Amino acid sequence: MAPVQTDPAIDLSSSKAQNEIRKKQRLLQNHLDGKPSSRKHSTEDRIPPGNHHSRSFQVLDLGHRPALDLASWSLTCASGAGEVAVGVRELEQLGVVQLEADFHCVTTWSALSVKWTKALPFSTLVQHLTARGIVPSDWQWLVQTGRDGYVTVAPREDLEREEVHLVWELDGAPIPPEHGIVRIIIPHLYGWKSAKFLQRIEFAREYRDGFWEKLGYHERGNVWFEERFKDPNEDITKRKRWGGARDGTHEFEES
Ligand SMILES: Nc1nc2c(c(=O)[nH]1)N[C@H]1C(S)=C(S)[C@@H](COP(=O)(O)O)O[C@H]1N2
Ligand SMILES: [Mo]
Repeated sequence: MAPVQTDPAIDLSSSKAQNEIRKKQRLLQNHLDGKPSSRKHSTEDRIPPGNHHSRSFQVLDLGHRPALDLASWSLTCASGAGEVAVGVRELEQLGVVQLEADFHCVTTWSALSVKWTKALPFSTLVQHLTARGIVPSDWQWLVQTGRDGYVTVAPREDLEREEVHLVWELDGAPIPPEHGIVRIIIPHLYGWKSAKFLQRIEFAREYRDGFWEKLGYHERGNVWFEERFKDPNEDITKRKRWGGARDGTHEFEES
C-alpha cells in the first residue's frame, strides 16, 4: 500500500506515523461501517450524512402488496448448485432472536430503533444452507427477489456482518403487509437493499442489477458512505475489497 502523505509540512514517512494513521483510518472505517462501538451515540450521530430523523417508520415501495401467508410461505434459496425451500417453522428451529436496528431510506428519511421481534441471524441461515450444499464457497453477491417481482442485490461482505438478519415480526406482531411480511434487514445499507415479501435469495458469483440498480442506484448502498448512486467512472463490481470512500480513493486494508 502506498504511504499516506496528507500534510506536506509533517514528515509521515516513519512506520510509526504510518501505523498510527492506519489505526486511525481503521477506527474511522469502523465508525463509517456502522460497527458497534462502546461509545454511546447521540441520536444525531445515528443519522447518516444527507438523511434526517423521521419519527415514524415510513412505507416505501412500488405499490404492490402481494398476498403472502407466512404459514404456507417458503423461501427459495438458490445458487448454481441447485435450490431448496425453507419454511418459517424451519427458520424458527434455527433460532430466533430480536433485532433493534435503525432503518435508512435513500430518499433521506431514517427511522431509529425499529424492533424486529423475530429475527434469524443471516449467518445462521447461511450455515444451514451450506450444510445443505446450496452455498458455493466463492459466492460474491446476494440477489433478493420479492413476490412482487422486486429485485435487489448486495455484496457478500455486507451480508456477512453480524447485524444482518432475516426478520418476520415487527413490534411483537407479524410484519404488516406494507412493511413486507418477511425480509432481510441490512442496517448499514439503504432500505432499498431489503426486498419486502421476500420469495427467493440467490448466492451468485456474478453481479447483476436489481430494480433500482438498473436505474442507476448503487451496487452496495452503504449509508455511511452515502452510496446512493452508481459512480459512472468506476465499475465497482470489480473491486476486491469494499472498504473506502465512495470515490474509491481510500482503499484501507484490514490488518
Ligand atoms: N418487494 C419490494 N421490496 C422493497 C421495495 C419494493 O418496492 N418492493 N422498495 C424498497 C425501498 S426503495 C425501501 S426504502 C424499503 C422501504 O421499506 P418500508 O416500506 O418497510 O419502509 O423497501 C424496499 N423493499
Ligand atoms: Mo427507498
